[in-house]
Amino acid sequence: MRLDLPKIYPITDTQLSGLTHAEQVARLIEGGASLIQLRDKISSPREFYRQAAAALQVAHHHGARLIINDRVDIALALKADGVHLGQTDFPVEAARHLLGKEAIIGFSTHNAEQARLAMALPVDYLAFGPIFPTRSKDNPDPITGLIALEEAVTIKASLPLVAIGGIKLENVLEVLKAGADAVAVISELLADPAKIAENMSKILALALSSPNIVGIA
Ligand code: TZP
Ligand code: MG
Repeated sequence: MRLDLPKIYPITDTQLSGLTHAEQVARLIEGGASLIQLRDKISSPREFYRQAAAALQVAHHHGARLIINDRVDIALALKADGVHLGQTDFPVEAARHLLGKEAIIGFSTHNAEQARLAMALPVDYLAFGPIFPTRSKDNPDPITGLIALEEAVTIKASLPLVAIGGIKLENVLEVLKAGADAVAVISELLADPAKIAENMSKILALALSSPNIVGIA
């Protein structure tokens, strides 16, 4: 079944926020998040597992879904809602085999060619970006801009697409107007840990005010 992506898809960052994954998840849910990705490039697998278990308890208690970045093993062991994989991560087909057909699998793409190739994979959504400059990722791929996003939107057909990279209150509406189904956000939500719930609810309200783009039947 087609995944119904919420318009705002927050991603956690313990370094930026100074908070545990569970604390970030609680604040993001307070601000209206219903699908959250746990991303951790720093912690040991053991520590990420421990924190993800706690975060999953918080999320599921509130009816929100959690996607684990990179770590298929952690998603599988904790029965998380899914996994997000990049171009050089664990293969998507193998992740689908391990996690089953109900799991949500997201896949990062950074240009039209990668988006085209991704269409043959068993994924539930594509991520595309970085749309704008970002400081939240080490060695990011080249900035795509909005024109490349529009091209990716024509390629992905009815597969949900989440745009990522440098998305903020000031540009979220143009990203959605370009045809993204959702946007993934880190720094705009987490840079001020005292304002996570407030910033989440602000950007969600703005995103929800944007007209839905109806594809050609
Ligand atoms: N992948 C492409 S850009 C990015 C990731 C994980 C970081 C997005 O973070 P921000 O702070 O919303 O630009
Ligand atoms: Mg990855």
